[in-house]
Amino acid sequence: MNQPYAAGIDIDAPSYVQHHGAKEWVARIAALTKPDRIRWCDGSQQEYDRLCDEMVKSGTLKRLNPRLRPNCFLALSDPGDVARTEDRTFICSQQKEDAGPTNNWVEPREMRAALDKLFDGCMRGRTLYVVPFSMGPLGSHIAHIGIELTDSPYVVVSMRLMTRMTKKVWEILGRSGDFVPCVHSVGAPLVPGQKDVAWPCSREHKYIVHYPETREIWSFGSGYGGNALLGKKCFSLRIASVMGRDQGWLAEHMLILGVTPPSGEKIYVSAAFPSACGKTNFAMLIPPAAFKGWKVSTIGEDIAWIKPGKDGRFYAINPESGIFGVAPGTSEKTNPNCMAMIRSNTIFTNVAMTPDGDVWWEGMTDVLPAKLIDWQGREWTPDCGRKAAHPNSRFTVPATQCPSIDPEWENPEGVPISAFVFGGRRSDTVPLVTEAFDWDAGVYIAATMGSETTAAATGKVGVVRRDPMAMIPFVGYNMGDYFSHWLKLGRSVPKRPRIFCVNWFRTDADGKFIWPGFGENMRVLKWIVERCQGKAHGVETPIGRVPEFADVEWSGLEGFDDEKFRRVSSIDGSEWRRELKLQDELLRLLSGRLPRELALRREALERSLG
Ligand code: SAT
Ligand code: MN
Repeated sequence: MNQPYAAGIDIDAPSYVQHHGAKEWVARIAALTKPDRIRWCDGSQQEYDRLCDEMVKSGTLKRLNPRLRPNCFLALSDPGDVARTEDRTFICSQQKEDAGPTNNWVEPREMRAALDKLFDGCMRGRTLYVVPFSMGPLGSHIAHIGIELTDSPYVVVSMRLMTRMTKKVWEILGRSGDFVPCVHSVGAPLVPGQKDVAWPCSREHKYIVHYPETREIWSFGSGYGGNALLGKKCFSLRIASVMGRDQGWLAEHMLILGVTPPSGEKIYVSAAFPSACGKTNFAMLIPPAAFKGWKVSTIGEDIAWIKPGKDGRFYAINPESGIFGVAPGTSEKTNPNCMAMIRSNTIFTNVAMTPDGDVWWEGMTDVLPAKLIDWQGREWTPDCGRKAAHPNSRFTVPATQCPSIDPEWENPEGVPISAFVFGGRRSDTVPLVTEAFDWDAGVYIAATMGSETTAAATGKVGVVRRDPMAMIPFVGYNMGDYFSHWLKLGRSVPKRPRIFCVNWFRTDADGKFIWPGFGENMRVLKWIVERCQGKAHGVETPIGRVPEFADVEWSGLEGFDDEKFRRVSSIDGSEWRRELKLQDELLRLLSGRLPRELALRREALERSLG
C-alpha cells in the first residue's frame, strides 16, 4: 500500500515490504525531509556497482587502478568532516541523570524541536535511500535489525560493506517486527539547478542524536564514519548498550579473536582498547615463527555483542560484517593480514593516491613515494611538510576478505568467551599484563582504565584520559549504571571469563617503546590462554596476578632479557598511589551512581599498596 507524502508523490514501497509501521515512518521522514525521490535498497551487488558508478560520475568516488586495486574506490571528504564528532554527539534520555556525566545531554523535547527545523527540507534535490540491515547474522537470537534512511550514496555502499544489508531483513521484520529507526542526512539540500559538491555535508550544524528510551538515532550534517554509518557506534554501541542493560547482555567496544594452541584446544578472547591502540592489528595477529602450531583467527575487530548462554558461559557475535579501519600505520610489517584484505573490493577514504592510481598512507612503506595526490586532492612531495593521508583516513572492506577470518565468525549462536582483555596506552605505571583476582576486581580495572592521548586526537601528548572499558564515547546511559550492569551480569554467569589488563606501550628514558608489540603480543596472549586453561604460572601483586620472566615464551625473540622484562612489567608503589588519585577523578564524577563494590575495591587496593 503506497502512501502519498508530499506534492502527491508516493513512497512507492516494494511489495515485499509488509511492515506498516516502517512504511508510515518512511512516509513521515520523507514528508519532513522532502527528497526528490526515494530508493528502496535491496543490498544486491548490482545495486552496489550502480551506486559506485554513479558516484564516480558525480565525483564523490575515484576508481583506483583496476590492475593494482581491483574494484576499489577512493573518496576524499570535506576537510571539515573527517572524524566522529564527540562534542556533537548526544544521549537524549528523559532524565539528565540517565545519560550521566560522561555524555552530552539535551532535553528530548528541546532536541526534537531543534532537529525538526534542521531536517525540514534537508534532502531537497537529493535521493532518500531506504537501507534495511541486520547487525549480526540474519535471524541470530543475538542479532538486531535497523533501517537507515539516508541521503548519502556513500553511506549506502559503506553500509553494504559494514552490515548485512539485504531485502531479506523485510522478511524477518514481517508486519510488525522491531527495528531501530536511523535517520541520516548530510544536511546539504540543493536548490534546483545547484551543482552538487563531491562531499556534501553541513559546515554549520552537526548533530549525532540518540533517544535511548525510544531507541531512535538521528544524525545531521556529517557523512563520515561513525557519524553517518549508523549501524556502527550509534546502534551497535550506544543504543545496543541500553538494550543490553534492559535485556541482560553486553554491547562492547571489543575485538573478538580465537586462539588455537598446538593441542587444538581453541579458546576465544574479547579485548577492549581505546582508539589508536592497535585493535585491528591485534585482532589479525600472526604468531611469530617460533610459535609452531599456534593459530590466531578473527571474529571481529571493533564491536562485540555478548549474551549469557544456557551453559553458563558468555557467547559473543561480531554485529558487523565489514571493517572500517584506520589506514595510517598499516603495513606489511604491522599487519600483513590487513594488507592482503584490502587488495580489492575496498573503499578508501582520505588516503593519498599514487600517480598510477594506487593508494598510499604514512607508515605503509619505508620509502616515501616521490609524488602523490594528498587527501585534499593537492600535489604532494616528501618535502612539502604536509601529511599525505589524513591521520583518521580509512578503508572499508568486507570482513570475509580477512585472511584470518574465523570459520565460526557467522555462527548465529556466537562463540564462547574465556577471557576479557582491557588495554590502554600507558608509558608507565601499568605493567605488560595482569590478571584480575576475580570478576569485581576485573571490573574495577576495566572501569578505571586510562589511555594517554596521542597528538592526532588532541594535540596534547601524554595526558591520561580515563576511558572505562574503552566505552567513554559509546555508553548510551549513565556510566555508573553501566558498571553496575557489568558487576551484576558477571555474577549471573557461572563460567564467566577471566579478566586481564595489558599495556604494550611502556617507554624507556628516550620515549621509545620497550615492548616490540605487533606479532610479539602473541607471547602475552599465550600466557592469557594458558591461564584460562589452568596451565600457566603467575605471582600475586597488589594489583593482580602477573607472569614472571620464566612464565613467558621467549624463543625467537632475541635480546629481550629479564632486565627489559622488568622494565615493562614492574609495579611501582608510588606510581600506583598516584594512579589511584588520578582514578579518583572519574570515581568522583560518577559518585552519584558508582556501585559500592568499586568504591570498596578502591579502598582495598590502597591498603594493599601500603
Ligand atoms: O568513525 S568510527 O566511529 O566508525 C571509528 C572510530 O572513531 O572509532
Ligand atoms: Mn572503534
